[in-house]
Amino acid sequence: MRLVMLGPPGSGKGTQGVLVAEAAGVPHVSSGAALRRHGGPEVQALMAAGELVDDQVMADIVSTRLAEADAEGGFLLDGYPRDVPQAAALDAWLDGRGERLDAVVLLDAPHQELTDRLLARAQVEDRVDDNPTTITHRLEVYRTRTAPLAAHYDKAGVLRRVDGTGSVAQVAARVAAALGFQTA
Ligand code: B4P
Repeated sequence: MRLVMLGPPGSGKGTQGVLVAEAAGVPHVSSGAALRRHGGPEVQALMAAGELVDDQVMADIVSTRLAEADAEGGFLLDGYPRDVPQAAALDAWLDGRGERLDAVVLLDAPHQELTDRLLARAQVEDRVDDNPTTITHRLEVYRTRTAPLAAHYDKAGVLRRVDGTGSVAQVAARVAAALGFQTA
């Protein structure tokens, strides 16, 4: 399966992405994790400010990763695409291989819950972007740059909207149902 997890920061796309990738038997490809691991000082500064990293940089990172052998039969993209040019680049890359996305899961939760989750993560993980100012900015960047992708994928007939509120297990059950997976 070729899957995308879409949603604002704190919606659980990374959390659920790991579970879905395991259930689908495909690699979990997180753009944020790749940037945190391999991004140079310029990329780190953009992330710390809650800004999106350059589209071409992202397209190069993601297409290189998806061309690896373990992604031949499918993948789960977590955090990519994040704006319209990135979605167009992904469509073109898939078209060139005669492939298409099977589903795009859109997770969402109320603004306050998203903020609370990210602030809770700040207590346990050392992420420079989980502070009140940057969280507010990231949510705004999501609203203006990423949210329009829902219409793009809805038009393509692959969008699955899932309520991201509740426990991780409750959300996982909803995601599994939306994708037609069997749950234990
Ligand atoms: P990401 O790494 O994608 O970070 P994120 O948006 O915060 O989502 P994440 O997946 O980590 O969190 P989740 O909601 O699962 O991006 C970081 C930065 O990288 C971006 O700001 C940008 O600068 C850059 N970047 C990444 N991709 C890019 C791209 N394509 N183009 C340009 N720039 C890019 O979880 C958040 C917290 O909520 C966790 O602590 C989790 O435990 C908790 N949580 C999850 N589900 C929960 C639930 N049901 N209940 C309670 N808590 C829950």
